[in-house]
Amino acid sequence: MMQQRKPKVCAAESAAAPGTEQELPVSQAAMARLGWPDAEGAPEHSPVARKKKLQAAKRWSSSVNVVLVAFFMILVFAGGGGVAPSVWFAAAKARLQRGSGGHGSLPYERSAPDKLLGGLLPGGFDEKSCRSRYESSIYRRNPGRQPSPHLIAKLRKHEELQRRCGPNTDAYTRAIQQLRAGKSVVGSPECKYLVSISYRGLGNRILAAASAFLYALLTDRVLLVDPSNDMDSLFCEPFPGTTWLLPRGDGFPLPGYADFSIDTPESYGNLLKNKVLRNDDDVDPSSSQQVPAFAYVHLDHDYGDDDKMFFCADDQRVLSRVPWLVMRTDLYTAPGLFLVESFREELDALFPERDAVFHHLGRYLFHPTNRVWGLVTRYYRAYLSRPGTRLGVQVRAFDAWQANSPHVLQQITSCLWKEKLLPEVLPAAATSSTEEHTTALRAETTVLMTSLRAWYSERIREMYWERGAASGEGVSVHQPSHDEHQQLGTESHEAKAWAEMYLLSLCDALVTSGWSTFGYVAQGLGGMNPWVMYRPLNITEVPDPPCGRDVSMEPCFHSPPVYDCKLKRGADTGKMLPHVRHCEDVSWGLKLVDPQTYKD
Ligand SMILES: Nc1nc2c(ncn2[C@@H]2O[C@H](COP(=O)(O)OP(=O)(O)O)[C@@H](O)[C@H]2O)c(=O)[nH]1
Ligand SMILES: [Mg+2]
Repeated sequence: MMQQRKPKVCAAESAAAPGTEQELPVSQAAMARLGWPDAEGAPEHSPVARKKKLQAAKRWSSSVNVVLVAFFMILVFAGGGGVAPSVWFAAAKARLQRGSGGHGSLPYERSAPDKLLGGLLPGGFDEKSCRSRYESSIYRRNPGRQPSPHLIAKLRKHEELQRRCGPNTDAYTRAIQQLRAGKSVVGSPECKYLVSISYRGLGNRILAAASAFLYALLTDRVLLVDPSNDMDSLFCEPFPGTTWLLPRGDGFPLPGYADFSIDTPESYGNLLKNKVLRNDDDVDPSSSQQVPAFAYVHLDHDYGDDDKMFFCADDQRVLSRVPWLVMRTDLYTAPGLFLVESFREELDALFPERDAVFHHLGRYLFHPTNRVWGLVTRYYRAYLSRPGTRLGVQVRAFDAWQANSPHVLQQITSCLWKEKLLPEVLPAAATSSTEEHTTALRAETTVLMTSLRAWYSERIREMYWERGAASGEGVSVHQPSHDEHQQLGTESHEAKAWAEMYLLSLCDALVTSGWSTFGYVAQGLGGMNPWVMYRPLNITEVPDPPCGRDVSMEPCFHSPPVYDCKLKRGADTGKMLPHVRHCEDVSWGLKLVDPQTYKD
C-alpha cells in the first residue's frame, strides 16, 4: 500500500522577507522536508551554501538599488515630468536588473553548479546547439540523485558503441546490407541494433524510448529511434558524435516497419507460436538454431502471452542472436526488465537506487531542443521565478465529463488543502480579515497548473484572488497553455506539452493525475515522489482520499507480464522482487521502488 506520509511542503517555512526577492528562496527546513541533501552538509553549490555567500553581496546591491530608484524618481519629479514615465521606468528596471546580476531570480545565479549531473552527461557537445543539456541545472533547486559509477562507465561505453556502429559508419552499411539480404550473421555480428518505434501521447513516447534505451544498454545494441513523431524537433541528440535517429528515406530495408503490429509474422510472439524460433528446454538457445536477420518485438499495451515471453531469460538468449530488433512499445517496460533473471546483476550495479531508473535515463536522454527550451525558460522567468515555493499541479482529464467537473475541482482542492500543499481559502464572508496580514512577512506559493483545459486553474486562481488564503499567504496560479484536446503530430502542440512536462519537473513538489504518463515524466525528471490524485470513476464521486503520496518517483508499467518464467505458469509479478511492486494508481501495473522505504 502507498505510504500516507505527512506533507513535505509548507509554504510558510519558505517565506522570504519582502524586498529580498533575490534571495534563494528555499529554507533549510524546506530542503530537508523535500528530501534533498542534508542542508547542514549541503554542497558548496547548494541553495543553503550559496545563499550565505550571496547575502552580503545582495545587501549591498539592495542598498544601491534603493538609491538608484530614489534618484530616478527625483529626476522625474524635479523635472516636472520632463522625463517620460516609460523612460525612467525602463532605466530603473535596467539598473535594478544589472544590480542583481540578471539571473538573480534563478536558483543558481551565474553558472550551473553541476552541469554534467554528477557525470551522467557527457561533455564535448556544442553547448549552443542544445542549451538545455547544460543549462537545466541552473533552473533546478532539487539537484536530484547521483548516478552510480557503473552507470556512468556504461553510458560512456555505450556512446562509443553508438559512434562506432551508428548511421554513416562502415559497420552500419554492412549491417544494412545483411538486413537487406535477409541473412542472419554467422557467429556474433559486428554490431547489433534496436530500432525503437514509440507512439501515442508524448508521455508514452518518452517512457517507451527510455525503456528501449535501457534494453539497448543491457544487450549492447545500438539504439536507433524512429524519426517520425517529432523526435528531432523536440529532443536534442543524446549521444555525442553520432545520431540516434534512424535515417529517413528508403535506405532502411524494412519499409513498413512503422506499421508493425501484433499480427506481423516476424513478431517474436508469432515466431514462437509458429515454431520458427524455439525457446523450450530441448533447444539450447545458443546452439545452431537458425535465427532470422530481424525480429519485431511487440511490447504494446495489446500484446499477447507469446509476446510477453520477451521478459524471460531463455527468450532473451534467443533474441540476443538476432542482429536487428524492431520494437514497438507505448509502455514503460523497465520494471519488466528487472524480472529477467539474466539482467538482474547488471541492473543492480547500474541502479543501486532502484527507484531512480527513469530519473537517470530521462535526464540522460531527453534534452529539449532550443525551441522548446525557449518555451521553458521564458515561462519560468516570467511566472515561476518569484521567491517562495513552486508547486506543480497536473490535471489530466481522461474522460470528457472531467473537463470541467465541480467534483474534480473539489478533488484537487481537497488534496491540496488536506496535504497542506496550499493554504485553504477563507470562507466567502470573511475576506476582509486578510487585511491584517498585509504588513506581515508573507510566504508565497507559485502554482504551475497544466491541463488541456483552463477551467480548473481559473477556478482556483479566482478562489485565491476573490477570497484570499486563510493564512494570508500569497498564492499565484499560472497555466501555460490549454489546447483543449490532444493534437498528435502538431508540432507546436507537442512542443508545449514537452515544455510543460519540463516546467512541472522544475517545481519543488508535484501533484499529478493517476494513470498519466505526462505526470510520470515530470516526476521522474524532477526527482520527486508526487502526490497522486486517484482517478475518479464516475461523475458524482470525489475519490476519498482524494490523493496520496506515491512511494516512488518511477513511472508505472501499465501492462506487465503475469508469468513466472522458471515455473512456467501464471504468477503475480508484483510479488516476486522486493523492488518491483504494484502501482498505487494502476493496481495491476508494476513499479520500481526502494525496498527500504516501501511498506506493504
Ligand atoms: N500542453 C499540454 N498538453 C497536454 C496536457 N495534458 C495532455 N496533453 C496532451 O495530450 C497528450 C497526452 O498524452 P501523454 O503525454 O501520453 O499523457 P497521458 O495521456 O496523460 O498519459 C500529451 O502528450 C499532450 O499532447 C497538458 O497538461 N498540457
Ligand atoms: Mg499517455
